[in-house]
Amino acid sequence: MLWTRTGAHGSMWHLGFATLSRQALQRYRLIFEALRDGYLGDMALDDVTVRAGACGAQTSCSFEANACGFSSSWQYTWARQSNATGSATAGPPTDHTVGTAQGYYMMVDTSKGSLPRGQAATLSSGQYRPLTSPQCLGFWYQLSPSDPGSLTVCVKENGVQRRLFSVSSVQGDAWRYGKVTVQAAEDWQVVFEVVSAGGELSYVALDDLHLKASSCPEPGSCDFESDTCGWTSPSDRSLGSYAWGWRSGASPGPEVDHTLGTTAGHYVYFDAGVLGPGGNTARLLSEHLPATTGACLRFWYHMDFPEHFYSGELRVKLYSMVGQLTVWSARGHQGQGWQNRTISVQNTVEFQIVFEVTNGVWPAGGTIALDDVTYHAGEGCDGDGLGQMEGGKVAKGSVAAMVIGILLATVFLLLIALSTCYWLKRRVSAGRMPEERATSQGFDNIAFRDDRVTITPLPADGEAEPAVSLP
Ligand SMILES: [Ca+2]
Ligand SMILES: [Ca+2]
Repeated sequence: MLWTRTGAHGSMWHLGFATLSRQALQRYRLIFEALRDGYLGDMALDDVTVRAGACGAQTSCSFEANACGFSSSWQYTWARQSNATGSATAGPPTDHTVGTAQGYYMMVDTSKGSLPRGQAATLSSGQYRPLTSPQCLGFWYQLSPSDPGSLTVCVKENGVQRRLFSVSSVQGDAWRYGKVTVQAAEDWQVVFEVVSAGGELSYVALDDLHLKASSCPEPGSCDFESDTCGWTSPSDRSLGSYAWGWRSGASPGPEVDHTLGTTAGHYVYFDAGVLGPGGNTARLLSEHLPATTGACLRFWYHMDFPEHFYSGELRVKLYSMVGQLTVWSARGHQGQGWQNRTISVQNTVEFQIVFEVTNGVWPAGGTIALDDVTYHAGEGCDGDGLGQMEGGKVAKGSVAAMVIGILLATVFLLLIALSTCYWLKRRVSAGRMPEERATSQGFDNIAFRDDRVTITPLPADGEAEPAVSLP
């Protein structure tokens, strides 16, 4: 495998490239292979060329096919690995791209037996061309829960390294989003450097690098124009969780986005009809955000449903190590076009903001879209006073949802009961003749009563009333 991409890449053309290795100098064919993963979506390919010479440095890398031209220091090394065989002695159990043990990532074993305390292992990209404007390099990293050492990201230009990012401890062992804004007037490289703290069973891992043609937004903010800025759906689909999509104007759903107001503008969306009944959800999670005594979350959402039948629900939740909290929700049609919402957010520990689409107990449909999410830490929302973790508001919404849910569940159970009786009636009618020939005592009481009602529409004399009466 030379190259691979997964997940939503927006409604735009991307340039992909891969250097063919020396083994390919013999006669060869190139094969493009599409694999289905989910319910909806399409992929397209255009303008394939083969040129002499190696390609430049990759602007995206998931490490699934290879190390994308990244090179490791010699004495202490980064390893590309997956945990599929269970033979890896250190490193995350699953990667970030596909969220399974089959997914690959780059990793440094920082246990003192592999990398002595204070020693460094570096991973360097190929040479990138000079930049005419700032660009954002996003990446996902994971540190072991104890004594991981440190991860530093530098940009190397003309032999001079500038440190742009550094981290040495985090809570938990989840994949986290990091990003640096790069400005470079000359050719440049990015260098990931890990220094050991001399721990045991410790590691630093790296996955899903992406360089986009604009500077980095504030944490938690995104206009969804050139990527999703660290907003992701959990990649592990085994928990009944679905992924949000990323695209520009289409039907059903908003024909224009909010940022640009054009059909070329991008937004994230989810079609609630995919969920069906049964409590499945589609979640869109922010990067990890630090604890805050007052921050302001603003977003534009689109729940402009053409018919009453479309009634998906959108919730905003806060996830943290201590639990989750719903701070806002809306169900059904919410007015024409894009709607604005502002929510004051406070949390005493590190957290993530989650946009969650659900259907409740009854199947429904409708495309829910989201655009221009902004998050400002250190300042509340001036003047509007909306949705400040209002317990009453949340409780009111929950009670209404519960009443509707109970009513719908009652109707649903009634329908099931009627269907079951109808089925029993049909089954007994169909099977009566052979049964009667085999044995005249072959019916149980329920079937017999049901049968009598079916065959004899007249009311029974004296005995118990017919249990069921069907048309
Ligand atoms: Ca990966
Ligand atoms: Ca947009």
